[in-house]
Amino acid sequence: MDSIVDALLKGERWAIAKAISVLEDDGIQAREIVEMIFRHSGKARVVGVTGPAGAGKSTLVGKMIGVYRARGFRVGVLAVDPSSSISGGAILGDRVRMQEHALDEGTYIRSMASRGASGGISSALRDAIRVLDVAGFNRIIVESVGAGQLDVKISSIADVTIVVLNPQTGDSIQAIKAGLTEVGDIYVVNKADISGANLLYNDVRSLVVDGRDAVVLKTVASTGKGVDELVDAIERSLEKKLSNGYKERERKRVESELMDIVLGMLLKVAQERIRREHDMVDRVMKREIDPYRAAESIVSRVVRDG
Ligand SMILES: Nc1nc2c(ncn2[C@@H]2O[C@H](COP(=O)(O)OP(=O)(O)O)[C@@H](O)[C@H]2O)c(=O)[nH]1
Ligand SMILES: [Mg+2]
Repeated sequence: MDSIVDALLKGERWAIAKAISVLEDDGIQAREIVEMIFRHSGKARVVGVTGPAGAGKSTLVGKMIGVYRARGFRVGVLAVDPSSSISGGAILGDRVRMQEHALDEGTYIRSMASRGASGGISSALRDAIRVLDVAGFNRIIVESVGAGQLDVKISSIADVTIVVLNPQTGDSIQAIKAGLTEVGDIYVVNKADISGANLLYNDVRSLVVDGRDAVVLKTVASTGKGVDELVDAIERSLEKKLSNGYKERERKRVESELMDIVLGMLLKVAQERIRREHDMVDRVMKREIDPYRAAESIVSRVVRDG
């Protein structure tokens, strides 16, 4: 593990790939990596990109990479949406070629698989962000499918959350009603080249901006139109957040991470415990004891014995 971490801190690509794979496997080595890199992490800014499937998130992320690279940033991308294929056309080229030949050492793109019992995708994602962070990437973009669909509450992980919406589908407003109005710092009406974009833009403005400090923008991700302005808005939002209430948000983020990890650990303990409680299960089956009473006594034993 030491040699991986040493190479990671030098930004070597093989070490990044290896470390993230180890994290996905979620064994004892994953814990070792986190333990070794944690104190070096916390420098990168994390940009979450969420929204319904097909809205153009991956296309947009591809173009954002180009803008960020042109501004001198080193960009890591983690795609939690399993169907994602991020390609910024001329800028990025094919993702696989990109990774193998390291055409641009200032970009690293990786899709993330979910992992075992101890934390699910949120924990794997937080740790992968740390890996890219200590490897020297200073902007990390995370693409995920809309809130709730995957076990990722992106806004509790990212510094800035972008919600991408699609004028092509009627479900955009549904998506907004489904809770996306609360999570975004920036709302992007993508596919502004398609009719209906202005309508959606006005809807989103009235739904989101009233009473909230959110920005609404239009983009054409396929051509890159509006992406410079989007990156401007992201950077402005980051600055504002850093100078305003940063500590409280950081506290909330740590609390939310601890909650995920603690629940994961308790889940594992509970599963193991219940498998060993044959007598208790028998007694419930015989109707000698009700399931709540049985659960209470299992919980008290878990608390007592760990
Ligand atoms: N007309 C138009 N199509 C777009 C635009 N952005 C993305 N698309 C297309 O929309 C489809 C879904 O894009 P993708 O980036 O995979 O969406 P994701 O599922 O949100 O990641 C693809 O066929 C894209 O080429 C845009 O600005 N205008
Ligand atoms: Mg995608």
